[in-house]
Amino acid sequence: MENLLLTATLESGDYVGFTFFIGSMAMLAATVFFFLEMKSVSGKWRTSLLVSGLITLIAAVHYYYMRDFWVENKTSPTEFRYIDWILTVPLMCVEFYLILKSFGAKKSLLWKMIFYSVWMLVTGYLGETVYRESSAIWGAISSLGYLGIFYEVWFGSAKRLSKNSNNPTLQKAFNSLAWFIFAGWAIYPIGYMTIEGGLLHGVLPSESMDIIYNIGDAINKIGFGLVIYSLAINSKKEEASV
Ligand SMILES: *C/C=C(C)/C=C/C=C(C)/C=C/C1=C(C)CCCC1(C)C
Repeated sequence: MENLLLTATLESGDYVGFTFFIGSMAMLAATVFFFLEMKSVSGKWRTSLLVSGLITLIAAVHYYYMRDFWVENKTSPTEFRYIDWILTVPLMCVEFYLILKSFGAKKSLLWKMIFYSVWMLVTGYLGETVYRESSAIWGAISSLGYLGIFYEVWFGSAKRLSKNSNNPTLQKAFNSLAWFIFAGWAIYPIGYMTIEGGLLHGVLPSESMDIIYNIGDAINKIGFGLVIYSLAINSKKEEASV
């Protein structure tokens, strides 16, 4: 009750709390950056930067709530976490679609990737909450959605569009985003496996899940946006030199 003024108290040694605070500030700063930089890029790239800023803005708002939730309750703000993800992960699929659109990407590719991500997140949520005792099975079901996205960007139609674009700047950015999917997104299942019944339960301390998720979000949401930003800037330079 002493926290009525939202003067959330952070105790020393509360590393999870630290990462929630750092996360909310980093997401906010990234949002300001992406929105302000929209004016330095041309035409279609503005939409891509707008989406980057929306991703970090949605995360910033959720981190603000998650931070308070953690400070008050010292438990994982699972619902906020998944509401954030179910909005931001499909937006990351939109980013892929936007950069590939002028090279022939169809809406069906976008919907396929969104379907995979919703599958991944809804089943992951069920495993973390309603069916926690069978979290391993739900984690495996969730991973099928992850594999679907992974397949699309490493071997599937998204990869083919990038390959056929004959545009090295686009290809470089596409490959960086594909690495985020491979290495950056793989951070999340590690956090998930620290809950009871998971392979890493007892190996890592139980509060590491939120730290792992928070690190994953910072790397992936801000990193993704920065790749898009540099693609936009490099494309502008190329247009200018033609
Ligand atoms: C900005 C938020 C992002 C990029 C969130 C990504 C989340 C994942 C890639 C989550 C994946 C999971 C699995 C592959 C299996 C276990 C359950 C999840 C949902 C943690």
